[in-house]
Amino acid sequence: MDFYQVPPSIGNQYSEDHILQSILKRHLPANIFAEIEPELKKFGERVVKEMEPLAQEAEANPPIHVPYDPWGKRVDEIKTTKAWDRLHEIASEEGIVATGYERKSGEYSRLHQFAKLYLYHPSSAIYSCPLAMTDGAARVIELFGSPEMKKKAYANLLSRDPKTFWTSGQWMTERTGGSDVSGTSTVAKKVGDHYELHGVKWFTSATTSQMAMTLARIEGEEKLSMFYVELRNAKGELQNIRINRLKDKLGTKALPTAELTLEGTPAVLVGESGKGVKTIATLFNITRLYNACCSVGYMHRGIALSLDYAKKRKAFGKFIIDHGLHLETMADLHVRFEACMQMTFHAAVLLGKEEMGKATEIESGTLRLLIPLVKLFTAKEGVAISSEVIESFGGAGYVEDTGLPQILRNAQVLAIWEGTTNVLSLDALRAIKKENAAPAFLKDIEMRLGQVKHPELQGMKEKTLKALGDIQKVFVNAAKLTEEDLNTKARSLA
Ligand code: MFK
Ligand code: FAD
Repeated sequence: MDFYQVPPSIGNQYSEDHILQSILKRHLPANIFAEIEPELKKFGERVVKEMEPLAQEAEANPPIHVPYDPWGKRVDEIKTTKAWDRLHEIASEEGIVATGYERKSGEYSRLHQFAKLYLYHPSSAIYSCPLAMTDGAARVIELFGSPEMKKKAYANLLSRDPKTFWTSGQWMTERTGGSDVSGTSTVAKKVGDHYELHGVKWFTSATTSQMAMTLARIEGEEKLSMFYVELRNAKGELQNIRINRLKDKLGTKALPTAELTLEGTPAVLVGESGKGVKTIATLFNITRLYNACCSVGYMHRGIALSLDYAKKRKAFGKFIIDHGLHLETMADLHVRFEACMQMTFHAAVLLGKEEMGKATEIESGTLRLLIPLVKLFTAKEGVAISSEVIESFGGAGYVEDTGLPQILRNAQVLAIWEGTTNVLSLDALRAIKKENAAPAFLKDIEMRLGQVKHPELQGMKEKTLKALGDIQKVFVNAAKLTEEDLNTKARSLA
């Protein structure tokens, strides 16, 4: 037997992505598109040629926790691969976070940034996770940070120099609960002009970050507050932080996720005391959009590999792409991916407008409701699509050194962290009931349908307009639900 299957391969991830190109062309003014396209083309090549091998190396060599040095001194080092560190540097060089804040493309800067993140993520071994939290932290500092935080942390979070580029953690989850953070037991004791934190943080990803945003209860207060923490002092030693262990996870193998004990860790209050959840919502509304963008990034990568393979793999005398049933499966995946893509990038456009003060009331209301919906929907579709992608390779899809299983493993986490599907369904209802976001959301869809002029799409337009009536009824009913009903109906409504 001298048959060897030709493996799947992918080319320039920008040039081969007509959906991304069409979204950018549709939203961006021609001069901005012309300005950023060469950069995206170059990056589309870099993710395949330079980043992909680094990502595979990082995935294959998970971080290691070294609690003690050879002489018994507690050091709590986390050793990462050079490949992982290089992915950090590339993120900085490419300005994956900075692009959103330099705002060179004005209100389109978030769209520009999300296009880069979408290309970066599938070849990053989930380095996109630290970047998400970094971006969220930058936004929090921009809105609520002290002048010192703006001068030091904010500048570092947005640095394009790998030597000064910082990432941030987001420590919310404790053993008592991740969805319900009100169970947080970390206490903040006031010491002079700052606080010291005492408690255990149960999931902290990107533990090699230089800083973190976290929640704690100030002694004597009922509600949570939000705090800024620098992990290490000027000598590079952890500031009263013990790393208990690294989690052994289903996926996200390259990403260090630790359990920490805070033993008097210095911290600075951010925003108003007692308003911690509200303040950190600014951060997690950004990370939830990153989550959606990374989910569509994975969908695209999986489908691209699968489609290429279908043109190389033969069964029953012809290429599998030529089997109608296989083609139909691929087409179904592609349509679902495109729907997710359009939703995600619409949210990115709205975020850019909102941050530049250019969003209308309708756009702001839409964004508030779209964030939980797009996060939960793309995450769920991401898991389903990745699973189908694995199956499209037959047995090869199940074999580790093809690099394919990691897509499914990593996609699964997107539905868990940053709010599970049910918790986000409840957040969508919070936006409808408390913030009256539904009328804006419906108007936004109606207005966008109004822009559909193509004769062949008129049938679809009529159908969707009719469906809007039904969706409106759902929203009206949702707004009337009692707390009791909310708990049972939120998921199906979302
Ligand atoms: C590669 C992909 C990139 C992603 C990387 C991710 C890395 C992983 C990091 C993590 O997983 S970090 C942990 C993430 N954890 C969560 O997302 C927690 C999920 N749970 C929720 O979202 C709960 O709904 C919540 C914690 C918010 C419930 O807490 P509470 O204290 O019961 O909230 P409450 O009382 O309803 O709201 C408090 C305030 O926050 C209210 O405002 P007011 O004070 O004015 O009344 C709410 O309106 C406001 N709020 C809550 N959710 C909001 C919000 N405001 C805006 N947007 C929201 N989404
Ligand atoms: P629980 O809150 O106990 O939820 C268990 C189940 O109950 C879920 O299915 C949930 O949907 C359901 N549920 C809970 N409340 C309700 C409700 N009101 N109605 C209906 N159903 C409900 N956290 C951080 O803070 N920082 C990090 O860096 C971080 N990194 C992570 C990395 C990885 C790889 C993973 C897997 C998790 C990470 N997390 C992190 C934790 C993550 O955010 C939480 O696991 C998540 O928010 C869920 O919280 P929990 O684990 O306590 O589950």
